[in-house]
This record gives sequence, structure tokens and C-alpha cells, in this order.
Amino acid sequence: MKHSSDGIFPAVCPLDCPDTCGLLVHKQDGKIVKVEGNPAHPVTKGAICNKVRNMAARVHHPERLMHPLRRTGPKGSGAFEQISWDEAVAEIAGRYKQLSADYGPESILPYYFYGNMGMLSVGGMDRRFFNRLGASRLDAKICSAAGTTGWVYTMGMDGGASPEDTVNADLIIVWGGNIVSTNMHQVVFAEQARKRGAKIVVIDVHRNRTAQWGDWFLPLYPGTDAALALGLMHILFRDGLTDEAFLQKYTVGHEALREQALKYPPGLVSEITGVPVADIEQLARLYGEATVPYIHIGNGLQHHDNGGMNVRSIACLPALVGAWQKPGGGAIKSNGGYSSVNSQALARPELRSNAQARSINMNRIGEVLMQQEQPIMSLFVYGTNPLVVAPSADKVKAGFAREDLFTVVHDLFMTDTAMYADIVLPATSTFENTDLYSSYWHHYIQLQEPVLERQGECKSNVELFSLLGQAMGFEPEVFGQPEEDMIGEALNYPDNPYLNGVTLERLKAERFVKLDMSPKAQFLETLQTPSGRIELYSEAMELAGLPPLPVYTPLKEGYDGVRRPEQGADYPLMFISPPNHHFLNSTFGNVEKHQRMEKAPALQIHPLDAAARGIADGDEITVYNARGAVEISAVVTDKMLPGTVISQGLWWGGKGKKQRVNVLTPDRLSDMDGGATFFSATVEVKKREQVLEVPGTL
Ligand SMILES: Nc1nc2c(c(=O)[nH]1)N[C@H]1C(S)=C(S)[C@@H](COP(=O)(O)OP(=O)(O)OC[C@H]3O[C@@H](n4cnc5c(=O)[nH]c(N)nc54)[C@H](O)[C@@H]3O)O[C@H]1N2
Ligand SMILES: Nc1nc2c(c(=O)[nH]1)N[C@H]1C(S)=C(S)[C@@H](COP(=O)(O)OP(=O)(O)OC[C@H]3O[C@@H](n4cnc5c(=O)[nH]c(N)nc54)[C@H](O)[C@@H]3O)O[C@H]1N2
Ligand code: SF4
Ligand SMILES: [Mo]
Repeated sequence: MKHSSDGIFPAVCPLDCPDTCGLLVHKQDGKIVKVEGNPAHPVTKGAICNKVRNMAARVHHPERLMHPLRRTGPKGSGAFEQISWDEAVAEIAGRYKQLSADYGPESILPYYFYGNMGMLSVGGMDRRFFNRLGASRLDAKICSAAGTTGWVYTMGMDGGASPEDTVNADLIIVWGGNIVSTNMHQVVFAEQARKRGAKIVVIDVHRNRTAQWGDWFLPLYPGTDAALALGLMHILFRDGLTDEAFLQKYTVGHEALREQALKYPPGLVSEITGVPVADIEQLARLYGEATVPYIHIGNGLQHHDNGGMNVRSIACLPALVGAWQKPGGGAIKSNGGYSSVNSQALARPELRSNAQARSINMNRIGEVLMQQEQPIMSLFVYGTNPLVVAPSADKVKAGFAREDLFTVVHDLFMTDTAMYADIVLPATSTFENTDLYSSYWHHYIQLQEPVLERQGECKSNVELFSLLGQAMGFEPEVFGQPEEDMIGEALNYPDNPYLNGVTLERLKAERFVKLDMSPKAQFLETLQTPSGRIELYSEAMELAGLPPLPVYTPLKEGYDGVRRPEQGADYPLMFISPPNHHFLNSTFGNVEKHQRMEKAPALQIHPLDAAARGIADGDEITVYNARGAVEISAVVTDKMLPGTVISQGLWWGGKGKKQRVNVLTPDRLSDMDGGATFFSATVEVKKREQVLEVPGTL
């Protein structure tokens, strides 16, 4: 494609969002002037969110990084000088050779996430580079680790119902997911179901946009979802609403689960969750009597100390009523497993000579940077903005401020994180790249080909790590492999039958290639759990030291129906900081258009909690706990139960502002697979007298 020409070009949304929309990019005079949905995409059908509709403002933002930079002032001061790519690459390669000699290559840590979901962008040349270097490995558990693990213990694979089938559902429960903001095409399917008579129930800790759209909103206390799921099971078993034939044929452990559910009568569950007994009874009846009940399991309820078990418990519900037998029934936690590609061909783990190299959980980055033993001496950050998105952000900042830490950041913008880099490298936008995209929700694979010429001196992740590989003297055939060859190898993966027939040639010709979903017809017969059945009782969990049956465990800070005595009076409010509508995690947080749409960072607080603290709507407040403090304004609202406060959106700090919510969040790990516990935080709030802002470092 002649990408310097003007016109309308197909593209793929690269953001970490389940919808992975097909886009059309309009170009005039070599610039993107408009981004719209591609009506030809079979699922997203031309509808896209407002964030990406305004993507041109980000791609052509005046502050986009265009050249490599080297730090000239103290860390975090933002003082940099422009350097050439040759200088930047030589400096990084030189430092990496020296660090490998002095401390060993494991003193170098890649720190990445999915700012761009392209399979070549993360997991391709980058992984080859760090494998060949022998760097420490990153355990990338910031997003969905705990919940996915809880799901997989129960269902065997990272996959559930097919989204397009959910139009057949007659009851839709959106549980801990704000899909109006975070998965808009699931809302489109749910609307179609609603037109045919489906009822939409939303279970959440606050009346978010999705709850306002749904038919029935049930607010509950944070982290109590497993108790609610067990309460529903209690009633389903008690009232004979279970599908006994299904339980016999497709599950193990239903008798043990029945016993377990006896321990969760509605009265107790109501006390734990804050949901009235009558509502628990009614929801169980609705679920038990529905013909095609579908549950959307969001990410919110698994960002907790007990997050894995929350998802695990909800994942048992469809089996109790045999929902999996009907197209559109069952649940979706994530569908990433259907589109798994040959990740080994991309990442080439065999290039690593130290197979035993340590693995570091990204949720612990602040702590890890402070450790004296086997210290991390260099961080290479790409596709993520840890100073804003990682938990316990003040600790993270202290780690990044270490003068002896050699930090490289590759990004499109001078993020809060890049401010702490020694070398900042400019990244291309997805529209300048070749890449391969799958969705972790729908079943279509897409190819991105460059539609915009390189902006400034920007380089893609693939180019960057290819250059670095060459500078280190690594194998030219590995580090110079053409992108299309890498894509071909990734798709060549007989281990995944769903990928059958998806090829580069077809992607080029057809743009949207559906996975071969025919193996799904045998879904229930080919479950990949150890028993080959849905595991209501899981021996694998028992072996892993986890409770084999669903169980409710209170959060480490916070509620279990009543305030827990050991929590003390210091930080009595549960603090939830989920994404907002117009940012994508911290992406767009620096774009004026998107900031305007979000107004300003705020804390939603219940009238009772506000009154107890003399706080009125619009007051400037300090939200604090032992981890730090945030200064934002109060919105007094009854959208949640008293005792819970909400701040939506991952705002950047920028200079002098104390508004990064992750200062308050714990870096504890969840019950399963080292997941993050962002939402298991407690805080106190006080009114703040207006003070003049003093500019300074972050
Ligand atoms: N607009 C927009 N879209 C996004 C993103 C974004 O930042 N902005 N981020 C993307 C990413 S990376 C992800 S992982 C997904 C996440 O999207 P979702 O799956 O929707 O998950 P969250 O938005 O994290 O949380 C969803 C809801 O869970 C609620 N919640 C918190 N704790 C609990 C609890 O204990 N129980 C229950 N029942 N609910 C609880 C939160 O209040 C929130 O309303 O969205 C993706 N899409
Ligand atoms: N308090 C709280 N914290 C959270 C969450 C929450 O709900 N509450 N959500 C968590 C979740 S679910 C997630 S997934 C994480 C997400 O956190 P991150 O993965 O850090 O996501 P973003 O904030 O979008 O940052 C992505 C960065 O990648 C850059 N980028 C984009 N494309 C490219 C590229 O091609 N190359 C390079 N080198 N860089 C690129 C973007 O400019 C941006 O700065 O945040 C987590 N943090
Ligand atoms: S962010 Fe999500 S909804 Fe918006 S265009 Fe991208 S994939 Fe579609
Ligand atoms: Mo995420």
C-alpha cells in the first residue's frame, strides 16, 4: 500500500479493549483527519467508541515524541536533550554489555504491557531480544491473571460463550464489568437480546454507566461476589432449580458443592454483601427459571485479594442450570484462548541460555526496585505507563527515582514514567506499523498494514528491538526476520484447532478472518480440565493449596458485611478506582479532548459518608491511607452503598498534581496467579482548604 497517499484505509484498533474494532482511517495531506468504524467488520460493524473516534488528536498531538532523548537533569525533572538513534542504540547496547558483565543479565528487566495489543508489538522481537540477552522475565499479571486462573480451574480453557450468540439470551447478568464503557459491542448484542425480551441485571459496587443502562442494578460491598454466587447456588439447590442431568453428565463435585452452598443461606449472604434477602431470592429465581441465561464476568471483581475465587465461584453458576447447552447461554470471562497463536515462534524462548532466569511479578515493581539482593539495575519500559497504572504508585516512583537505575522508556509521549527515564525513545502509532490482532472477546483475526508514514524518527517495537539485537551482535536471521514471516509463523499453530485456516494470505484478501469455531460444537465433550468436566470441586486447586470449592474469604482491608475490628478506624472507606469512559487506562490522559470529556478526577462519596466528614459536593478533598495521599474533588452521590468511594480513571500526575489514584492501591497479590488487587484498598477522606499549587516534580 502506498501509505503516503491520501484516501480511506482499513485499520485495526490496537488498544487493550475486548472489541478490537475494525477501523477506517481517513487521510488528507498525509495526515489522519478522521477515524471511523469499518462497517464491514462482522462484529463491530462500523460502531466505535468516542475515544478512538478522536484518535487523530492523539496520533498528531503536538507533544508526540519525535526523536530519541537523553536525560540531562535529575530524574523526574523532565530535562532532556535530543540525541540520534545511533547514539541511543549505542548507549543502550553499551550499558547492557557492561551490566551483563558486572551484575549478570538478570539485572536487566523488561517492563511491558499491552498499550498496543499487536502480537508483534508485545511478545515478538522484544521477547526475542530479552530472551537472547538472558534478562529477568516479567510476570505480566497486572490485568486479568487471577480471574482467568479461577475461570480456567473451573472450565479448563480461557474461553466461554460466543459473543454473537448472546443475542439469544433471555437473562443477561453483567457482573463486575462496566461494558457500556469497556466492551460496547457486548452492549449492542445485549440490546438485541433485550428487544426480544431479555432482562439485564447489573451487579456492581456502584451505579456505573452500565448499571444505568441495565434493567435492574444490585449494588454490593466490594469483594463479596463469591458470597453472592454461593447464596444463589444455595437457593438454586434448595428450590430444585438445578439441572440434575447436566450436573451428572458434565460436572464433577456437584454433591460437595451442594453441601458447601448450604453454608450460605440468604440471610448471611445479605449481611456479607449488603444485598437484601428479597433481591437475592429474586435473582436466584430469575437465573434458575431463565431459558438461556448469560453472565458477562468483568475484570473489576477480580482485582481483589479474593479475585480468583470471585470469578471461580461465578463460573460455577452456568453449570448448575445447564446454561452451556444453549447457544448464547453460559458466560464469558475472556475468549483469548480461542485465538492463541504460536507464541514460541514469535518469542523464541530457546534463544535464552539461562532457562532458570528469575521471573518478576509486575505488580510488585515498586518493592522489587528497592530490593538490595540481586538488584534490578536497568528497566526497559514499553507499552505501559507504570508510574500511573501500577499499584502503590509512590513506591513505584521511589524505585524509578533511583539514580543508579538505567531506565529506557519507549512510548509515543513523555508519560509520567518517561519523565524518569535515562533514554526516551519515540514509538510509532499502530497506523505506522505492520501487526497481527486477535480479540479476547470476539472470534475475528485482523491484520494491520501501515497506512500512515513514519512520524518524525519514531520506530515500532519490532524495529527497535531488531536494531538493539543487531547492535548487541545477536543472530541477524533472528533479529532481521521480516514482519510478514513472523506473522506467518505465529499463525502456523496446529496445537490450536480454532486457528485452522487463518493465514496471512487470507487476512490480506479478506481483512477479517473468523477463527474456525467448529471445534466449539464439542465444547462440553472436550473440556480441558483434568477430569474433562466442569470442575465444581477442583483437585487441581487443592493441589495448588487453594480451597477446592467456592468459598467466601473477606478482603484483607475492608468489609465483610460489618466493619472488621482489626481494620481499625483509620481508613474506614473501601476505595475503588476503575477505568473511566474516555481514557483507555492512562492512554488519552494527556489529550485535551479526552480530558475535557472526563472533566476532572473526582471521588464519588455517599451523602452519609460526606456528611459525617463535613464534605459538600464539589469540595476539594484529600483521599489518603498509609500508602499516600491524592488531592481531587468530591462528588456527593448515592450511586454506591455507604462505606464505598469511587474514583474513575487513571489520570496522569503531570507536574505538581497529586491525582494518581494508584498512590492509594495495594501491591499485595491476589489469591490466584499473582493477580493485582487494585480495588482492595481502604482510605479516609478529609476536606482540604484551597491552597496554591506549587509546581515541582511529579
Ligand atoms: N473506556 C475504557 N475501556 C476500557 C478500559 C479503559 O480504561 N477505559 N480498559 C480496558 C482494560 S485493560 C480492561 S482490563 C477492561 C476492564 O473493563 P471491565 O471488565 O469493565 O472491568 P473494570 O472496568 O475494571 O471494572 C468493572 C466494574 O467492576 C466494579 N467492581 C469493582 N470491585 C467490584 C467487586 O468487588 N464486585 C463487583 N461486582 N464489581 C466490582 C467496578 O466498579 C467497575 O464498575 O476494560 C478495557 N476497556
Ligand atoms: N487503579 C487502577 N489501576 C489500574 C487499573 C484499574 O482499573 N485501576 N487497571 C489495570 C489494568 S486492567 C491494566 S490492563 C493496566 C494497563 O496499564 P498500561 O498497560 O500501562 O496501559 P496504558 O495506561 O494504556 O499505557 C500504555 C502505554 O503504552 C504506550 N504505547 C501504545 N502503543 C505503543 C507501542 O506500539 N509501543 C510502545 N513502546 N508503547 C506504546 C501508550 O502511549 C501508553 O503510554 O492498568 C492497570 N492499573
Ligand atoms: S477502544 Fe475498544 S471500542 Fe474503542 S475503537 Fe478500540 S476496540 Fe473499539
Ligand atoms: Mo486490563
